[in-house]
Amino acid sequence: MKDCIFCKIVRNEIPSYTIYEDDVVKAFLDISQGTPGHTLVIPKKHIANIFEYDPELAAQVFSRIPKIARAIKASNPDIKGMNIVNNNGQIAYQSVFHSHFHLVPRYTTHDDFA
Ligand code: DGP
Repeated sequence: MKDCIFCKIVRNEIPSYTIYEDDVVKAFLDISQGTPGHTLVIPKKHIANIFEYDPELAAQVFSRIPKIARAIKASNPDIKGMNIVNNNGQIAYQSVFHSHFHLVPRYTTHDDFA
């Protein structure tokens, strides 16, 4: 999608700190860094949110999330847990309308993400 900010990140038209990418997903650091390592996992295909997944894309995207979560956790022994958050629709606080999953590492030392 031409004007979608995350499609531009997929096409490398906007820089991102990418931690994982394959033919289906891209995982990159969230600009807000709610906690250090806060990562977004997005399908490369533009879909707005959870309501637009077909079963095949859902299986492809969801099956990659545990691997990415483990890699983030393995990157820092201070990561003790992780929230995985997915906002769908403006009323649910979605602000970028390209589906994405927030992977928010939880630390004993940094816990400032509301
Ligand atoms: P949500 O509110 O669930 O739609 O979250 C959107 C997230 O996208 C928010 O945490 C900030 C992040 N974000 C917005 N623009 C950019 C950007 O240009 N680069 C990166 N890395 N993250 C962005």
